Amino acid sequence: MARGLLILVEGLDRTGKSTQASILLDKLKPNAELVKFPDRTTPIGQLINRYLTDESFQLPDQSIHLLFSANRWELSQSLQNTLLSGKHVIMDRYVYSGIAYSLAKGIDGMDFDWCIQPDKGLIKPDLLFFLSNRDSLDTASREGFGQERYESLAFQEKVRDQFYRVLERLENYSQGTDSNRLQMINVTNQSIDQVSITIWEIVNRKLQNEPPTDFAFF
Ligand code: T5A
Repeated sequence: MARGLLILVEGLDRTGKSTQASILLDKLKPNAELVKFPDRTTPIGQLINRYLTDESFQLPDQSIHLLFSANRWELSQSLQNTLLSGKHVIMDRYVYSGIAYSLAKGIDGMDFDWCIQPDKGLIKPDLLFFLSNRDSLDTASREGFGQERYESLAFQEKVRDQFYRVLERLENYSQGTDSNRLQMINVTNQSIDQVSITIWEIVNRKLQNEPPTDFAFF
């Protein structure tokens, strides 16, 4: 049986990742499942949620980085099983967020190689949509921005720079070029419908291709 596709929606805060992941899920149902990181329901996810929502809850930056990665490992076997059963998985954030947010903190010793290490061995996505904006002001006015740790404009601009570094390192991204896996989508002045149509066209094309057999790993 052909395995399912791992379709990842990544990007900056409030660019519409969850919105688009859920629209895509509806289009692919019942042959698809949604996985969102952080998964705040697991024991590790609950710690992460506390860190994100409670400023008084302190953890070393190294510890929270490892917890985000551990959260991905908690679900990695079931992710693989779902894909092998022929179902597609739509994923909302993953390794790319993990590295970009930690690099943006600029902590001594936490360079790219340190940050990728705990995620080595996780399955790579078959399709990666990266939602970007012209600048963080475009999407910061959207509902909910500013309620959690990391949601400040200054920090978001650092995250943006680091995301492009991560895409260069992991996807050979250079400005203006998409690879077979990476699809850059600038959401500035794009309605939810416009973005979802673009995503669906690309997914639909991918679904017409020969399905992948092997997994690729970070
Ligand atoms: N993090 C995460 C790490 O540091 N390390 C890690 O390893 C991981 C996995 C929480 C934080 O954790 C960090 C990154 C984050 O700071 P989260 O739970 O994904 O991560 O954060 P959320 O707050 O849930 O998600 P985002 O802020 O990133 O929002 P989304 O999913 O991009 O945006 P969405 O879809 O919820 O939409 C936001 C609002 O915008 C509207 C929606 O209706 C909604 O109101 N909207 C649009 N409005 C106009 N035009 C459009 N095209 C729109 N698209 C959506």
